Amino acid sequence: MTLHNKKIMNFVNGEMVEPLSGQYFETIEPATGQPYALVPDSNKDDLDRAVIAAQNAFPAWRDTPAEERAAMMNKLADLIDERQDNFIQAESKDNGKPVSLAGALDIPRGTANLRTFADAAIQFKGDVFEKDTSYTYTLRQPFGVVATISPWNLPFLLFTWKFSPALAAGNCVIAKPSEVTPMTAYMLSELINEAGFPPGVLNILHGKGANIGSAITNHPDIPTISFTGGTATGIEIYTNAAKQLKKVSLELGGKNPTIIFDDAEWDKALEGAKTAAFANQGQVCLCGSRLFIQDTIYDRFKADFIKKVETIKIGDPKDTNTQHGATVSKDHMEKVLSYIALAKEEGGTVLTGGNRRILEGRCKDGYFIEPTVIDGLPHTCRTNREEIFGPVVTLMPFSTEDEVIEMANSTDYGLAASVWTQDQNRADRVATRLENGMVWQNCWNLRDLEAPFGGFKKSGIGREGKWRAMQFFTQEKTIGRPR
Ligand code: TXE
Repeated sequence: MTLHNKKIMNFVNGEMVEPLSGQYFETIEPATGQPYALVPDSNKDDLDRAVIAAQNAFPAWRDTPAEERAAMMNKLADLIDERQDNFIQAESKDNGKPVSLAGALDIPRGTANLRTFADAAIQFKGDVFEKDTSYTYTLRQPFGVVATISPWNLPFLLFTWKFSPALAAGNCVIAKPSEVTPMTAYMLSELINEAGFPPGVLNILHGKGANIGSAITNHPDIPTISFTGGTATGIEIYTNAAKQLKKVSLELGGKNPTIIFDDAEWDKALEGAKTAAFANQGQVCLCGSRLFIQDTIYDRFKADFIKKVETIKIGDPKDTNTQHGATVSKDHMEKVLSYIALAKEEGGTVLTGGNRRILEGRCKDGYFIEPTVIDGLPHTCRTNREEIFGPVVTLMPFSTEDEVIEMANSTDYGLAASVWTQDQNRADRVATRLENGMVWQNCWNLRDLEAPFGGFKKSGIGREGKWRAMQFFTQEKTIGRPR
């Protein structure tokens, strides 16, 4: 028998509503493999209703003073903080990630996003070009109704990261969380009215990419879309959006290199390489899934790295000691396992891990995969070029700076990289030549929310971050007069 203890609702025009079709599908708890909630299978009719609500709300929201918009965003953050533990537990259950990670990263970063963009609403401004004979200035104006589409790996963090700048800039929003992890977006929707947002300003529609997602990208009254997700989906959205000349921001996949030179600080590099490879079960677009190690230290680093990886505690995500939870879904687990099989076919050696892990008790049917380390593969093989997006890292030796740069740059992706060396000149030289939107030196995933975030090549188009996202969600108007 299937037990659903929760029915998720859409949030449209300030009200919790059922999908107009009355259709729902199940969402599964990855740690147990059991369905536990129903998700609206929203479609174009739901979207039309939400777009009308957003259009009606827009003139008043656009004209609301930035300080008032910011106050509502801060209030929403406060309301979430008051319920932080509920959000942490829900995120962990929905996604399979350890509660320790949801508590350290996902939920606090979600509220930090709201506060960062509340601040940006107040501080954001246009430019002035004051010359002897002319005076010109710019306004940054909202579009009207915009949409955000977000993924399942950091559900709450990326959901808030995308809609917050849109609201701050004065747009009304249709936000679509991932159908795989809808719960914390739903919980947030329960607080929107209490935070003071007028009806129609922030609308949340749940459902599948092929249905409601595709309806969003094709809707004629949504001129702007911000998307985070897989590269194949990004290309589809970009193609659809191009037909109507929509403005699109795409944050897509990665196949990120971690580069360890022989003068790196040993313990820090080991720890950093491990975290980069396995954080969130390897399901972060920034994960360092290719580990390049200088040949002079290759064997010793490899041995210490395997030892370290084998200490990672796999377990029930609800257990506060767990460091490594479940992958997000059965389909995704199977995809990751198929890549481990491919790595073996391509001649790789699995040094540790490599299997699904069956736990006892509550989690016996969960989607757990062991942290997996593989070597013996050329940098050109599929395993080393395609995004696996799971707890799998490959090790490769290199001898020179030129060689490692060439190997690191040899994928279609170009999101992030980390470089480990005590020679700052070398770190800077390598950072300059890497084809990645972000390079971390002697650290991984150091995030300043003000700094630009985004990728080169097939990792995306555009940049996010405090000011870049505000620019994305506004159109610039230039006004001039003679002096
Ligand atoms: O993501 P999708 P999936 C990568 C990772 C993963 C692969 C596929 O490699 O294995 O992508 O994951 C919505 N029109 N990343 O299939 O499909 C969808 O409903 C409009 C990297 O789960 O990209 C969800 O809300 N929207 C990544 C969102 O897109 C559509 C994070 C993301 O789903 C749509 C996640 C369509 N046609 C996966 N199809 C990262 N870079 O962080 C789907 N969606």
